[in-house]
Amino acid sequence: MRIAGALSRLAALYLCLLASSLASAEGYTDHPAAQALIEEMVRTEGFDRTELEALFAGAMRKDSILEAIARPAEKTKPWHEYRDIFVTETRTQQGLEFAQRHSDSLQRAERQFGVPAELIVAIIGVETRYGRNKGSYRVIDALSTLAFDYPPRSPFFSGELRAYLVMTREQGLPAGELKGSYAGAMGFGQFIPTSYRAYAVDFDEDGVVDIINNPVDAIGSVANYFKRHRWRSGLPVTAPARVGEGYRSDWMNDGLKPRRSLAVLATGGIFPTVDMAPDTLATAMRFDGEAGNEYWLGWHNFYVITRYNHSAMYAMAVYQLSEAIRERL
Ligand SMILES: [Ca+2]
Repeated sequence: MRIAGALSRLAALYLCLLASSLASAEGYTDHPAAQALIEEMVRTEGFDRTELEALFAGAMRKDSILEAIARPAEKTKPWHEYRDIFVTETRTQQGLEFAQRHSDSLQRAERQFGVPAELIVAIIGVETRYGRNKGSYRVIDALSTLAFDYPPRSPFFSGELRAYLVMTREQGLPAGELKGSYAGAMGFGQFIPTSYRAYAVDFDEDGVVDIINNPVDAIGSVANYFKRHRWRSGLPVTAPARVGEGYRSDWMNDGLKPRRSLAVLATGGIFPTVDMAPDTLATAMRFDGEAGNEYWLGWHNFYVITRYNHSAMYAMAVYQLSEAIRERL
């Protein structure tokens, strides 16, 4: 009996799940949170209710998106494995091809924003393999699923969904059709909608900011993102460090922002391998390289790269890919 009871409860649960997935197959128009969002966008942003209802009627809940966002963070890869994904001969070669194809736009971006061409190329290379991998989810599905059916991040993704509606209207882009990552990041440089609105630019001046299909806009937009996050033109990014016996291990990897001067770091047995003024601020990093520990110092511009993705390994991979490209440009 207990088993039968449990089974019938399971069956009931299954039917419930089935019903909810069937309901979701009909789109989001009737979801209370979608209704509230439509109401708000009509009232505060002057959207047309019928158009929004049609858009959300076509928005689909995607279980693969919910699975992707809830997946436990992968055990952090050691640096040498992470590096081997991004700093490769193929990605360098493809970067050179991208750089040659778009050399005029890259040079113009470098002049206008003060951001090196190879850095812009490396970001686009790490994010999407130079546009080969811009994401296959409809952005309206991704953002609706996460805003309405993923309570832990609902406020964040509702904000992105609002920005997406406004952005597509501003640019005259089809809100029901654009594609991106499962988290709604779009285009060559994978901008989420709030970044799109804040930092993307119409770099080919055709009247539309399109970083999804237009590599020229994407190049200007990545450069502008860096400039707006205070990239300092002409300054270095990072340099190898050396450490003395009994160095301050607790000063390694303790924050992305450069907080200690080289003079202070020296008192902890951490030294640069290049000539820099003693009052230069740095963050000290230890990476697990193939042949044991590697020590690095990140300067202000290293920190700026982490504003794109808050990870030291990400910034180091972008930097090293950019160097590999620069050496052969
Ligand atoms: Ca444009």
